[in-house]
Amino acid sequence: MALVESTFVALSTPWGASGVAVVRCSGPLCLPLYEAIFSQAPGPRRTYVRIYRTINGSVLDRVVVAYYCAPRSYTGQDMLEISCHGNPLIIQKILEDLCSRGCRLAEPGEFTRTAFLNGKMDLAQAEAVADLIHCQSEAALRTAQNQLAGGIGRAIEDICGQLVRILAHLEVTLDFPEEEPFPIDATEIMANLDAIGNQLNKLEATIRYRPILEFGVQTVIIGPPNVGKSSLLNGLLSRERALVSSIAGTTRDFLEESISIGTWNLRIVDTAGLHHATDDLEQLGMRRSREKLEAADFVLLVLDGSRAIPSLNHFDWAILGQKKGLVLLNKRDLPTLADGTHVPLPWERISVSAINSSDMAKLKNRICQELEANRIVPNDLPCVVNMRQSGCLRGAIRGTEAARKLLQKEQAMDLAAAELNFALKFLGKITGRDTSEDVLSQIFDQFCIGK
Ligand SMILES: Nc1nc2c(ncn2[C@@H]2O[C@H](COP(=O)(O)OP(=O)(O)OP(=O)(O)O)[C@@H](O)[C@H]2O)c(=O)[nH]1
Ligand SMILES: [Mg+2]
Repeated sequence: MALVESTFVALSTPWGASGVAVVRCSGPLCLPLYEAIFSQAPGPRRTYVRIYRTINGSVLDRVVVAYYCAPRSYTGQDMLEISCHGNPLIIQKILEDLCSRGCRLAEPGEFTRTAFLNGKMDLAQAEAVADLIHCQSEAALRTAQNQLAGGIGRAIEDICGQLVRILAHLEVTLDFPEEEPFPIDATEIMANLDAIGNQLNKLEATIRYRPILEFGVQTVIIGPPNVGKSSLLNGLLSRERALVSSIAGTTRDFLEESISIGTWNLRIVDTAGLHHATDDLEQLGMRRSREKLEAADFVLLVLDGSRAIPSLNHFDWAILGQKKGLVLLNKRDLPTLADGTHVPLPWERISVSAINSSDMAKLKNRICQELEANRIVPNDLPCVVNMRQSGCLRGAIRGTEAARKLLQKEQAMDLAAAELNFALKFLGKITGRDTSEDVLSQIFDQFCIGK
């Protein structure tokens, strides 16, 4: 059969032994392949249990197969989805059989790339597919799903619409300059450009959520020496990860661990106690504690509630004041001597015992509530998920700002229009309306084969 477009095939589930594996095929051969392999015609968009016979007529496996008729499929082409038993030998034989019948193996990301090229999704949605596969926490999953539903694409298209309206205004004025000296309301246009600039800046600022979504909420445990910071890390992890001792200064260097709490993924960092350090090594440890604190998304400030609170002069209250967190009064199993009122932070005080597992379970719930309440990652916002999108947004911001400045001088309207066109071009690169082959390759090459 002469092929206009080739039909590509790949295993869409991970390699290895598993209950079920899914082989996907996309392209014009799907229908004839179905009829040849299963000796009957398919009902579209319905699954059937069928015997898979190779090109030589031997029985390979009992499979579940679905045929999707173009354009109502993931890629927009005719597609076959074959769920076979997850035995690498069977999978290999199915792939070989499909190739001997005229298919070729798919390139990385080719299914999603084809879906994008056939208008099934915008580029930001295609990137979300890659994200969705690798998400490690529910919070990240929510963002990827929002993106997949077209979140950022819609926000960008809306801004493009506003820019196009302004451009149309400017261009009419440029095309018919003799009509009136300056028939457009420049003040109104500048106000609109300001509003657009704000929207773009807001979107671009969401890139700061990316590390949280990818690596987890950076949560730093700080406090004076010997208050139970390492015990708290162990308590939250439910294992003896950090050394604990009654000697002040046990933790010299920071320790980092991952933990899932509710829908969140946290990177918890235990640090060296902050106090007046005498030796160089201790000072180095404390400097590292401060660096970790600066990078923190969330802070657990631990104090020993069973002792009069020591001097807190070594704490950087200016940095702490910008953070969200909780003040934990540890060792509540001992008589209470301090209630944390002297800590100059608006955070909630919670009495806990790091060695009490039910306290640790309650604390995890509290942390979760606090992360939600402080909108550490807002789940209803379209988020920029990678540096590519953020770079395009910055380009669009530059264009919009330049246009606004030029409009202040009435005669530079043609330049202002050119800047707005630049801004539109950058925005088009996010959704893929205006994207070169190179950029597409860069994006889709990061996908695994079969996606
Ligand atoms: N009674 C009681 N003792 C605790 C509690 N939490 C920690 N401790 C004890 O307090 C001491 C110090 O605990 P660590 O976890 O090493 O304290 P730290 O803050 O990490 O100390 P440095 O690393 O030296 O800064 C140890 O003897 C712990 O067993 C608690 O909730 N109750
Ligand atoms: Mg410690």
